[in-house]
Amino acid sequence: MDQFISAFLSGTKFQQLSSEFLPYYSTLISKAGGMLSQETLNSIQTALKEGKLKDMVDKIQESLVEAENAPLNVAVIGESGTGKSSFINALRGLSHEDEGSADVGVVETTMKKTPYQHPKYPKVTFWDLPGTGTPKFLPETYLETVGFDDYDFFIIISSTRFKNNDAVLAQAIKNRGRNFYFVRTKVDDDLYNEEISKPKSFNKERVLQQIRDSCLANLSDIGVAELDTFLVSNFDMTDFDFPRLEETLLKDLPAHKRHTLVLLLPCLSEAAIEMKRNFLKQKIWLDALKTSALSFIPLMPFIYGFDLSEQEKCLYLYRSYFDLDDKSIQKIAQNLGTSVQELTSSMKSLDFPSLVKDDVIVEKAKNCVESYCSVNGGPTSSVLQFVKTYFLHLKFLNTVADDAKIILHKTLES
Ligand SMILES: Nc1nc2c(ncn2[C@@H]2O[C@H](COP(=O)(O)OP(=O)(O)OP(=O)(O)O)[C@@H](O)[C@H]2O)c(=O)[nH]1
Ligand SMILES: [Mg+2]
Repeated sequence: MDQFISAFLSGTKFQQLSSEFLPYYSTLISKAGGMLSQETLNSIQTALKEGKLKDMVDKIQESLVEAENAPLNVAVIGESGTGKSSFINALRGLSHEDEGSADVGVVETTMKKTPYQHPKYPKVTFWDLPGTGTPKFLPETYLETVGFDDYDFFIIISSTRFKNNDAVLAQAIKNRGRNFYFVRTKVDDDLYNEEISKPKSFNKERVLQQIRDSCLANLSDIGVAELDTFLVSNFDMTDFDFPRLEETLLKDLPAHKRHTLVLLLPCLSEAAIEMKRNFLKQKIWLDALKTSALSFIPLMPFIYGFDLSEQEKCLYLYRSYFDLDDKSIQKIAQNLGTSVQELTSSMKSLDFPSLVKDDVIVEKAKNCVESYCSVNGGPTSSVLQFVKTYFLHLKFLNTVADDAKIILHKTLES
């Protein structure tokens, strides 16, 4: 069992645990940050120190609900033809031909602000905004016209050089305290052209560095200093700066919005899979901490059953988070030109009965609850069920994340 929860359940002095809370929490989060703000963490610590377990339960519950319901609105801006719609489709996990994908084409297609909801996560909307390069673009009024306050952050896209208008827009966004990111698309095209024209001296990393240097020089020319640019190909989210972009977006977001973003990241890199695993682990841990605290509050209803169908639903939800739900698996198999059976042959997360029938988990849960019972006097089946569920959810999560990596490698190999 997790050290902290274990100490909690064995009745270790809460005051003593409060000093360990923040250092322990920091070991659970990745460098992209966690799902609780510093303010929330401080209030949980204070509640623990003062032994106000009900306050602690309420704070954790409030934060979990907030994280689960946080909407995310992403503005994507750029000149016509730079790949805005393609970028939006890539982040929504849709190919150009999928139903509901943003129109992509060689002729100008985006003329007005258009929302694209994420197919799996309806609280997430990408906004395809009219380009900055059109004659109608007026930097002074643009942000008002498109409704600045509606967006969590702005992606400014170019497939060549960023223009003066992009710099003016970036400055205006910065002045209002919001984040923006310069994304340079179509680097696959640049690499292809270089390779064709200079087959003997071609060096992928050198070409990418040249594009990066040129973007930074270009941004500095138009008055945007010390900025990062992210080189991407909308046809290949596994390569170039896509993984770094995902991590940066996550780090910059307010803590309660990170959970929403991390779930929608397509499982197209090990980094994305690990970020998801990490966040969901954190959520399981916070849930467990909340339930542990609840079990110590007198007169508080604490009934924890072990409902098999609930557990099955939980496993399926994790599969869906990692793009391993039935529909996604079918689509992957189709893309790889293989059968679902062949694709899933080495996956373990499809076998719910085996996962749930685990004697080790039952044994571990019993050991853990023994110390709780010695403090609280008497066997508490509810606590046993809760600890069992905690172990089981961690097992579901790890099995699904490992399967996601297997499928990722199959995809990359093909
Ligand atoms: N090679 C390559 N082509 C891309 C990439 N992104 C987009 N394209 C192509 O560029 C063309 C324009 O892409 P769109 O996504 O429609 O661009 P847009 O910015 O939405 O264009 P408008 O809607 O007209 O403003 C299409 O033919 C895409 O297939 C990329 O990263 N690499
Ligand atoms: Mg478009």
